Amino acid sequence: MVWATPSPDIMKFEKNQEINIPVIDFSGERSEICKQITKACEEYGFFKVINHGVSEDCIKKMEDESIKFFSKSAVEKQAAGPAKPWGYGSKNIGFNGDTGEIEYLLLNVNPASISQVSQFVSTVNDPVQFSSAVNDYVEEAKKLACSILEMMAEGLGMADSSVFSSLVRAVDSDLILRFNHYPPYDHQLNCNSIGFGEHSDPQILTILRSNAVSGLQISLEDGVWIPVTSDPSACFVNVGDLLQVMTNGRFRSVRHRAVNDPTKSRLSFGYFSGPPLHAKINALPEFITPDKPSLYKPFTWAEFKKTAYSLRLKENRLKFYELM
Ligand code: GA4
Ligand code: GA4
Repeated sequence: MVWATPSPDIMKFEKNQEINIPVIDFSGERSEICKQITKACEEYGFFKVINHGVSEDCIKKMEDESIKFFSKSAVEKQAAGPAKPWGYGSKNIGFNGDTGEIEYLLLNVNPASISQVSQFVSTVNDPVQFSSAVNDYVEEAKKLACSILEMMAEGLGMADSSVFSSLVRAVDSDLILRFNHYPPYDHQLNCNSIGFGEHSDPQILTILRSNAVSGLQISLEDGVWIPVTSDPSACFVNVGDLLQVMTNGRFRSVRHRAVNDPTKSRLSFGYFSGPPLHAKINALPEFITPDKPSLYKPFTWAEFKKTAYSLRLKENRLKFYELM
C-alpha cells in the first residue's frame, strides 16, 4: 500500500485546477461566509472549506486508525464484518448490485453502533483508541455541519436560523460515518470500473475529508465531470437530496463520484448528516411562491431512506417525490 505524504504547498493545487470550485475561508467575516455558502450551494451544491476548525489532532487520529485497519490482510478485515448494514465492506455498495474498487467501514453515529463496530475492528485496532477517535471526530464534524447549516439559513435570510441545523443536532438525528479506502487502481487499463459510482447523497449535508490523493469528481451537467484536487487540510461539503427538497430546488444536491488513483491509496471520511427518521421533509414556505409552487410532495426521512436503499446508487430518487 502506498500512502501519499501531504503536499507542502497547498496553494499550488488551487492554481493548477482547471475549473475553480468554490473555496470558502471560515476565518473570514461571517456575513460574507454566509453569502458565499449560499451562492456555492445554488451554483454547485458543493464547496471546499478552509480553516474549518476541526482539529488536526482529531483528523490525524482518524487517519491513523484507518491506515492501521485498511493495511491489514483481507482475512483480518473480513473478521471485522461483514456487518451489513454496519461494519466492514469491500467492493459491494448498498444492497442492489452496485460495486466499486473500494473498501470501507460504515458506522451509524450513536454510542451503541460505535461500540459495536469498535468491537468488530478489535482484531486490528485497539477498540478504545478507535472509538475515541471516532467519537471525537463525529463531535467536531457535527459542530461544523451545524455551523454550516446555520450560516446557510442566514445566507438565505430565513427567519429561523436553526431551521436546518436543528434537524441534524437532534438527539435522534440519523448520522452516518464512512471510512473509505480506494486502493491504487488503473481505470485506464480497466475502463469498466470505478471507485465509487455516480450518485447524490440522500441526507441533508455531507462533510468529506481526504488524504492528499485526489479522486473526487463532481458533475454539474450530465456527463461532465470536474475533478476536485485533494486538500488534506480542507473539508469538502455536499448538499444532499433533503436540502434540495427543503429549499424547493434552490440548492442542488450535487452528483459526485470517486475514482482511484493508479498508484496511491486514497483515504476519505464522509460524515453524512440526516434528520431523525420520523422528521417530515417538505419544501419550506419561504421557497414557495405562486410562480414557484412546491416541486416535491412531503415525506418522512424514513420513507425516503427506504426508497434510496431500494434503488441503484446512480438513480435519481427524488423523481419519486416530484409534483408535476
Ligand atoms: C451514499 C452516501 C453514503 O455513502 C451512504 C451510501 C449508502 C451505502 O453505501 O450503503 C447508499 C448510497 C449512500 C445511496 C443509495 C443507497 C444507500 C448505497 C445505495 C445504493 C452511506 C448513504 O447514506 O447513502
Ligand atoms: C430504511 C429506513 C428506516 O425504516 C430504517 C431502516 C433500517 C432498519 O434497521 O430497518 C435499515 C434501512 C432503513 C436502510 C438500510 C439498513 C438500515 C435496514 C438496513 C438494511 C429504520 C433506517 O434507518 O434505514
